[in-house]
This record gives sequence, structure tokens and C-alpha cells, in this order.
Amino acid sequence: MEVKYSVCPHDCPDTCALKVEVENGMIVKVGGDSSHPVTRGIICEKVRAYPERICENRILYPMRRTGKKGSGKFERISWDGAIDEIAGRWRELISKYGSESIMPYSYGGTEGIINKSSMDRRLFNKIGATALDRTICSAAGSLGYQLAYGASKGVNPLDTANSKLIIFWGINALETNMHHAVLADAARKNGAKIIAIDVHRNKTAKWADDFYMILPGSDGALALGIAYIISRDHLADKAFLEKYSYGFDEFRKKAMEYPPERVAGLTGLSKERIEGMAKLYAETKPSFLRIGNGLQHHKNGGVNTWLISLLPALTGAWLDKGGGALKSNSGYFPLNEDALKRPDLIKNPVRTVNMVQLGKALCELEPPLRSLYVYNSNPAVVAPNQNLVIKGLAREDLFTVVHEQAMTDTAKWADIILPATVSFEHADLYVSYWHTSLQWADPVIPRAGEAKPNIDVFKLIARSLGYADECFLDTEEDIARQALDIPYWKEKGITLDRLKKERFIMINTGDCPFEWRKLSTPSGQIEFKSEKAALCGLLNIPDYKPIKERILSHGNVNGGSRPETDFPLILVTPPNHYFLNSSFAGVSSLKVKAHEPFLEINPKDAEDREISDGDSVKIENERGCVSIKAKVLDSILPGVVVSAGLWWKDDYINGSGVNALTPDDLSDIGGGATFFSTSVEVKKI
Ligand SMILES: Nc1nc2c(c(=O)[nH]1)N[C@H]1C(S)=C(S)[C@@H](COP(=O)(O)OP(=O)(O)OC[C@H]3O[C@@H](n4cnc5c(=O)[nH]c(N)nc54)[C@H](O)[C@@H]3O)O[C@H]1N2
Ligand SMILES: Nc1nc2c(c(=O)[nH]1)N[C@H]1C(S)=C(S)[C@@H](COP(=O)(O)OP(=O)(O)OC[C@H]3O[C@@H](n4cnc5c(=O)[nH]c(N)nc54)[C@H](O)[C@@H]3O)O[C@H]1N2
Ligand code: SF4
Ligand SMILES: [Mo]
Repeated sequence: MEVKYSVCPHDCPDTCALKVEVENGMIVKVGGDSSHPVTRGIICEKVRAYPERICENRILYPMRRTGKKGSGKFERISWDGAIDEIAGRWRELISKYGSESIMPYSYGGTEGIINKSSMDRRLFNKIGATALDRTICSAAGSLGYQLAYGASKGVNPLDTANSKLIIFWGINALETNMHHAVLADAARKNGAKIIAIDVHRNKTAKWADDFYMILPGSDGALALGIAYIISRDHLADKAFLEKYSYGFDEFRKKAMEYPPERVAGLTGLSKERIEGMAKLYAETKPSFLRIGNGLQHHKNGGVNTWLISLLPALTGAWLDKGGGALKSNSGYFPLNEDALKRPDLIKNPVRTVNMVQLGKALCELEPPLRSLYVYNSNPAVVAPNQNLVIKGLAREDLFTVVHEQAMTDTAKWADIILPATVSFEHADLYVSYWHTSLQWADPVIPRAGEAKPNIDVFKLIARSLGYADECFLDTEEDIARQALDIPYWKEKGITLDRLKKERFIMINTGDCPFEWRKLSTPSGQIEFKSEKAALCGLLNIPDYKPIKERILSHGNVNGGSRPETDFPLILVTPPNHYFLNSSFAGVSSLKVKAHEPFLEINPKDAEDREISDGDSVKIENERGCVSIKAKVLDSILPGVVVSAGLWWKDDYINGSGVNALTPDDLSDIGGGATFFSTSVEVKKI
């Protein structure tokens, strides 16, 4: 048995350093690297199931479709045959319809920089393919935070140790960012208090010391309400505001429109609870605000994130060690993007498709897309408006290539399937969007079957298309060196050679994430008022805008009667503890643990619909219908229903996943996804 080291490639903030036990070229155990200061030897149960994931459902050879589209019938072909066919079809499409008839589709299958966004971008830039705007995860919230601070930088999570108040806002950290929960638990032993703000009582809410259950999309109102109380009671840090912020006086006027009585009606919280939270937040130091992705998967997700992000500026929390906010720390990892992606290879301007609207792009775009190349993503499950996505994938005239590790719902719609390596079978460079270590991983086992890493496939296609640019010959190490070839890394003395020796290097983030007065906002200060926001389509002073005029079917906090709408409930479909988006949802042992998909419904809403615990129900709206078991629970407010995703389609009673219901509308800013602003009705079957 050999012990080797690797890095978790999944789209998860924790980016764990892994210890892998290998016997006869097979992984027998995956655990955490105890020498990594954040991983500390602990990993989630998903990744502990990797020995199973590597084998189960695995695609081992290139294949060509033999049956009807979507029939799942394929025959084995050679790599040469597959590459020739792809290049041949693309050459034909380019000459007949132009290069924009081809489009890539990818997201977070691997977070390794090399296999996520390097050779792929070079190839599609060189082709002149339709570009993809990769917005599905965090576009609205990232932009919202950046309106305030200019960059995606926040508190170093290790500083949680010093915090006395830790607020998990719209993040289910216990399940989606488990090492932050570990760090918070340690702080709690030192007297810190943990608060969760969410739309349902999830695991994080149960573990927290206090839980605020609010209505979906109402976070902006709550933030304004907190700002109102802090201003009214003179609890703001005036010196900090004067020195480091821009536009506060105008913002303050806006906040004064949100007294607790009004905010209670908007959020579903009582006046007293809002008062209590505001005072606790203003008076406890250091206070750490962990801002999640859940709250920004709404129509108003951008402005709500902007509003929440401003709270630590109000109290001056940024000046305390362990105080401030963290939305994403990707700003600590600038890379030489031009070298990685080679935008200079684009000869003529190309059109861009927002990945959230894949269904529309496949079914409605003019001139039409004629070939789709999918890698690092499973759009048949993860993209909203699923039925439209499937309609597009079912087009007989669409030439679809899917490069995958597993036989996913998307792979079934392919014309050509290519086998992909898992991260343990290839090398890559890893950054994190939460902690601050740069990592490198070499392969630890041989490749399964004929699997190839993404970059090798893009190089083969480039060669077959006759592209002679030298960048199509680069190896993983070449690309990693290019990525780090900027002054930022040189000044820190961080090179690939050093990284390969040390495996991970923690970046020193100093005492504070910002160089005050030199923020990359237009004013150089923290922006309570933003001219850039106005350019994005918002008002220049952030204000709350509800996702729906009335959410409550029974008006429990507002009074009033049921609204006149066919789809009165809001459906929230957060990720699953046992899966990573749709990855791992094909792993048998994890599926057994996750049991089955179900819908959480409040007793009042259930009673109105004569639904009892355990009944089969259908969730419906204008886009689709999902049949599922109901659990009647008081873990949500009336008017809200929750179903954790992202099971593969066949695991639902009617073969239709939760994204059959979600809208492909875009968020207020950033073109982000609005998965959780879904209006539905629920009926007993
Ligand atoms: N186990 C596991 N871990 C994961 C993932 C996974 O699939 N499984 N996915 C990874 C990825 S890609 C991401 S982006 C992150 C996502 O992880 P998080 O940042 O935790 O985001 P979500 O889990 O989408 O949503 C978090 C919580 O927000 C709540 N929520 C929904 N709407 C609102 C609202 O309007 N206001 C508030 N306050 N809360 C709301 C949801 O109920 C949910 O409990 O997790 C990563 N980690
Ligand atoms: N309803 C609802 N929908 C959601 C969400 C939600 O909370 N609710 N969350 C959204 C969010 S935040 C995100 S980030 C997206 C995530 O959406 P995706 O990025 O599509 O994530 P996964 O479902 O993990 O699918 C990744 C796929 O890439 C494959 N893969 C992994 N590594 C490699 C590789 O090296 N090469 C190749 N070729 N393939 C590889 C995996 O096998 C897997 O099938 O889903 C979104 N969809
Ligand atoms: S999925 Fe997240 S918690 Fe699990 S091993 Fe990977 S990085 Fe760590
Ligand atoms: Mo995500």
C-alpha cells in the first residue's frame, strides 16, 4: 500500500488536501491530509466514496451513438475515429454555417485550473465558437459584493478563531462548506455565538446557537432593517465610515425607510427578533459574516448581496481580526488569464450565450447552434428550465459531444461520448475560492480504460483541425507556469517548482483583506453608493426589491388572504448533503444514504391541500411537473417549499428533476441564475 497526496477537484469552497491510499494502482481509501491547516485530516463523506465513484457508471472508451437520440445506445469507437469525426463535422459546420454554430458548455466538474479553463478556451477562441458566459453559480452575488468592495476578497477563514459572532447568511455551511463549520465550532468553544439566516431549518440552522427563518429573497430588506436600527441607535462606527466609505449619507436615508415593523412584514421575522439581531451584530466584536450562494440564486440576488456586504462597513468590523465578511476569496488568486485562455486567438467578435439559458440557446437562437461540446458539466440535470434543455438536446440536427467520467443524463443525449479522467488520474493546479492555499496535484493512479484529461482532448482536436499555434502543444506544467507568470506570485516567491515540492502554499493575506482607500471600486472606498451599479441596471443606492409581490399563501405575518395566482408557493431547491451538485448522484452507497428526493412542506400548506406526511405529490408550474414524496415539517414558513437536489432524473417518480420547474430568468445583475425564485403549486397525487 502506498500513501499519496492529491487535491479535491470539486466545486466546493473547502478545496481539501487529500491523502490517498493506493494498492495495485487502485485507490482503496481517500481521506484528508492532516498537515493541511484547513483540511486538518477531515473530509466529507462524498469524497470518501471515491473508490466507488471511480468505478461505478464510468465511461471507459470513446463511443458513437447507434440508436435514436437519447436512447442511450452507443458503440465503442477508437480515439482516432472520435477525434476525426468531431473535427470533420466541425470543419463542415464552420464552412456551411460559420464558426459560431459551435458552442462549448462547461462549468465546475473540476476546479483544477488547467482542466477547467485553459486549453478549452484557447481552442474555442481559435475556432471563433459562440462564447459561453459561465454564470450559473455565483455571478449575481460576486458582482453584488464587488459593488461594495471592488474585488472578491474577504476575511481569511482561519481568522474565524478570533470571532465572537459568526453569522452564516444564506449558506448551509455544515453541508456545503464543512470546514467553516469546524472553524466556527472551535470559536464557539472560545465563547463565540453562531447564527444562521436561512429559508428553512437545515442542518446548519439546527447546529447554530440561533436561527432566523426568513422568506426567500427577503435578505435585502433584513439588511436594510439592520442598517436602520444601527443608524437609529447610533451604533455605527462613524470614524470608519468617514475614512473608508463612499455614499453613506444617501444610503442612510434609504435605510431609514426600513423600520422594524416594515421589515417584519417583508421577512417573516418579528420586530423584536430584528431588533435583537441588529443590536447583537453591532455590539459584538469581532463579527464574521459568511455570505452564502443560496441567498443570491434569486431575481434580487445581486442587490441583496450588496446590501448584506455593507453591514461590516457600518460597524467597522473589518478592523478587528476575525471581523468582516467573506463571500468569495478568489481574488487572492490572480492568474495570468491572457496566457491561460489566449483571447488574442479570437479573430472576429463572437456572440455570447448565458449558460443559464441553454434551453433557449438550443431551441431559439438565430442563426442556430449546430454543435454542442459538453465537459465539466451535466446540464440535463443542473441547468434551469430542464424540459427546454432536453428539447434542445433532442434536436436530431444538433451534433453533441459529451466528455464525461460517468454516464450522466447529459451523456445519454450525445452523438459522441469521450471518456474523461478523474482528478486522481491527471495533474492540475488548484486555487480555492474560500481558503488561501494554492495547491498542485500529480496523478496518483493510472488512467481508467482509455480516459483522457480535458486538455489532451482539446489538443487532439486542435491538431486535427490543423491549428499550428504553439500553445496547443503545452503540457500541464507549461500551463501552470504560464498561469503563475505575473508579478503577484513572483513577489511572493511562489513558483511551480516550489509548489510541486511543498504540495500546498498558504498565501499570506495580512491582517486585513484590503488596502484601505485603494479598493478597486470607482471611488477607491467601500461603496454604499455606486455609479457602477447604475451601469449594471440597478439604482446607484441599493434598495430591496421583492422576488414576488406576495409570497405568503396564508399571510401569517402580514394577515390577508391567499393571493390570486396559480403558483402561490416558492420552491427552493438547494444542493444535497450527499452529492456535489449532480456529481455523486450516481454513486449507489451515497444514494442509499440520501434515501430519496422529497419535498418539505409546512403543516398549514399541507392541510390546505389535504396532503399528509409521506404522500406522493406533484409540484407544478408552467414549465414542468415533478412527482415526489412530501414531508410535512415546520422547518419552513407557510408559502415556501423546499426540495434538496440534484438527483438524476430517473430517481424522481415521473423521471423529471427539480430543474424542470426552475426559471431561466436572469438575476438583477451579473446574469446569474434564479433557481430559488421558482413559483409552484403542489397537489396530492
Ligand atoms: N454537500 C454539498 N456541498 C456543496 C455542494 C453540493 O452540491 N453538495 N455544492 C457546492 C457549490 S457549487 C456551491 S455554489 C455551494 C453552495 O452552497 P451554499 O453557499 O450553502 O448555497 P446553497 O446550498 O445553494 O444555499 C444555502 C442555503 O440558502 C438557503 N436559501 C435559499 N434562498 C434563500 C434566501 O432567499 N435567503 C436566505 N437567507 N437563504 C436562502 C437555502 O435554503 C440553503 O439552505 O456549495 C458547494 N458545496
Ligand atoms: N435546482 C438547482 N440547480 C442547480 C443548483 C441548485 O442549487 N439548485 N446549483 C447550481 C450551481 S451553484 C452549480 S455550480 C451548478 C453545477 O453544475 P455542474 O458544474 O454541471 O456540476 P456537476 O453536477 O457536479 O457536474 C459536473 C460534471 O462534470 C464531470 N466532470 C468532473 N471532472 C471532469 C473532468 O475533468 N473532465 C470532464 N470532461 N468532466 C468532468 C462530472 O462527472 C459531472 O458529471 O449547478 C447549478 N444547478
Ligand atoms: S467536496 Fe468539499 S469537503 Fe468534500 S473533500 Fe472535496 S473540498 Fe473537501
Ligand atoms: Mo455552485
